[in-house]
Amino acid sequence: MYLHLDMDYFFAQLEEKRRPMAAGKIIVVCVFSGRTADSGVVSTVNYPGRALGIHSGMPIAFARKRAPPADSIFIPVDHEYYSQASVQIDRIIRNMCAKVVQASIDEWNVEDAIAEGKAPALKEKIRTALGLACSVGVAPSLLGAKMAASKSKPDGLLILNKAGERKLIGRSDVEKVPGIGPKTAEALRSLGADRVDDISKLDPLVLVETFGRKSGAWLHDLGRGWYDSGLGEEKGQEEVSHMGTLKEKTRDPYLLLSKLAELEAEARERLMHMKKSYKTLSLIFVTDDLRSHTKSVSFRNPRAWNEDITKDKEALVREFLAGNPLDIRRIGIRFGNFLDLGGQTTLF
Ligand code: DCP
Ligand code: CA
Repeated sequence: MYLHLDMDYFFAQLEEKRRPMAAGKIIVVCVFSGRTADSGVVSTVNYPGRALGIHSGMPIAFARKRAPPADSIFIPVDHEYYSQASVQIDRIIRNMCAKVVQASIDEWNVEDAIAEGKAPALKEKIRTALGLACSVGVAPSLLGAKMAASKSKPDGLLILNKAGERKLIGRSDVEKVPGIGPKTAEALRSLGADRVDDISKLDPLVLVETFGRKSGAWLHDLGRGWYDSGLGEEKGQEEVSHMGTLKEKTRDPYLLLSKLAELEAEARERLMHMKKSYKTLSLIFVTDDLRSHTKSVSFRNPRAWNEDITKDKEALVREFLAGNPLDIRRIGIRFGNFLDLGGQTTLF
């Protein structure tokens, strides 16, 4: 059986979690571009905000018009925080399930003979460990599992057998099927197929003519209820980073480097697991005025996950301290610009 797990309103849920005072408010997570106070787009929004029509990708200024100022908070994205949560969730899933592929920062695909038995415990574990809600679908195909998860949102669990899966997918509007984009959906509707079942009435030759060999064949199979098997591809992550808050604000290189060592250990575990080497090392410094500064070094030859970077860290810390007079509150480390090592980790 396949299982698909998707975190509910992920970035906004995480922001809610660290702001208990904001309970009940509309939380709009924003990518501020900095040009004017409100330029940029909405990254995501919690359910009370969605009820007012606010959605991902909407200009922040539009969202402001819909959200009553007294009931809403607009927050800048904090990728470090979200990635750390994502890593924790990833660990939980890998501990409990057989074959796991992370599909995005907040989505996982799982193949496990007893996925339906594990699904409730998986949801519960994520809730107790992180305080977060997710939606889970289980079905004989990955497509069925994905559609079951999205159907059950929020905080849902939907387990389908073969017949249930066929019914859910067959009756679905074509544009709700992952893999069918808006253009394909429009073309299918113009051929008379509004729902997936209707595709089976279309001539396979017309499908291939309209959508090409590969997509045409895929759509034909979909209409017949023949769904792909397989887990899909692991989404390439471009960086691994870990941030932490210092016990007290400081400019002491020794304290900064010892905090970094802690964060580095966590980041390295992740790098090892991903079988990655990297070309860019960055340190992130959040100063007393809450501004964030990054110092980076790029290597001509990629570094393996377990190579020593003591000298590079020391140089970056020195460089930062020389150029900025303020105390540091938070510090972080980021490995970026990845190269795939495939199965070659044993070489190092
Ligand atoms: N995201 C983004 N910009 C987008 C879409 C998404 O920045 N256009 C970010 C914010 C989301 C996260 O990716 O929290 C995950 O995307 P999802 O599409 O899964 O959306 P949510 O998790 O926010 O909501 P849902 O409950 O519908 O899954
Ligand atoms: Ca999600």
